[in-house]
Amino acid sequence: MIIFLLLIMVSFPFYSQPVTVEIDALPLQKVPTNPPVVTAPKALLIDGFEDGDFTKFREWWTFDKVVPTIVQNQPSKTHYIESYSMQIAGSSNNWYAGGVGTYLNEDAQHFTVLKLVIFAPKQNAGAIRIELYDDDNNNATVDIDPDTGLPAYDDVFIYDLNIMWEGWKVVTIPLSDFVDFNATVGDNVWNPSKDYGSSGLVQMQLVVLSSKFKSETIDFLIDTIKLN
Ligand SMILES: [Ca+2]
Ligand SMILES: [Ca+2]
Ligand SMILES: [Ca+2]
Ligand SMILES: [Ca+2]
Repeated sequence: MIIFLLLIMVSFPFYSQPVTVEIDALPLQKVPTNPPVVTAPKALLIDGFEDGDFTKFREWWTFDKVVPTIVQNQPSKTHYIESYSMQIAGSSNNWYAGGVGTYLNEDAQHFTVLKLVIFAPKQNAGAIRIELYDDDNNNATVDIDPDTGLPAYDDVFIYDLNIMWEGWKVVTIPLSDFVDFNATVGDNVWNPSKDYGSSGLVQMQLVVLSSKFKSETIDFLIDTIKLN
């Protein structure tokens, strides 16, 4: 082993002799000059419901006449079906039933599509207004304007999905197809990054609506929700 000897002059005034220090080897590898490449994540699971729970990953809230439950999926030849789904059951009155939502606090800037795996026991099993909340005032919260009952500072991007098929379907929605729903609130730009202290995609809600008639019985399963 090569031993390098370094002579270090120590500047304390009471040392008159040089101090000898032995070290094993000098580093021979070049120090990289470029910053490390950070690869963007490929997927963000919003929920797959495989933990059979609405209070852990993730915690879901519900509103009005929608009751979600965890159900075991029927055996299927479709390879992408997992074991558990969230069942959304309810009834609509004047097109509206209620909904579910979850707090996310996730950086979503690198994703381009929202994917949902949905089972409908019949055609026109319901409709979903998908709401993505983009934290524009960087406070990790959706503040509600007490006068309007609507978000006071954050963009809400929406997409309406009518469940017009029967059986399983993977629904892929480009995030560019979501539209800003509050032109006088937020910056009206889809920018759910964690820059400047923003919580990015702060929350999601699924507002459950009629598929075809003013009043309907609504019933469908969501196996997985994720961003790619
Ligand atoms: Ca906010
Ligand atoms: Ca807006
Ligand atoms: Ca925004
Ligand atoms: Ca699942």
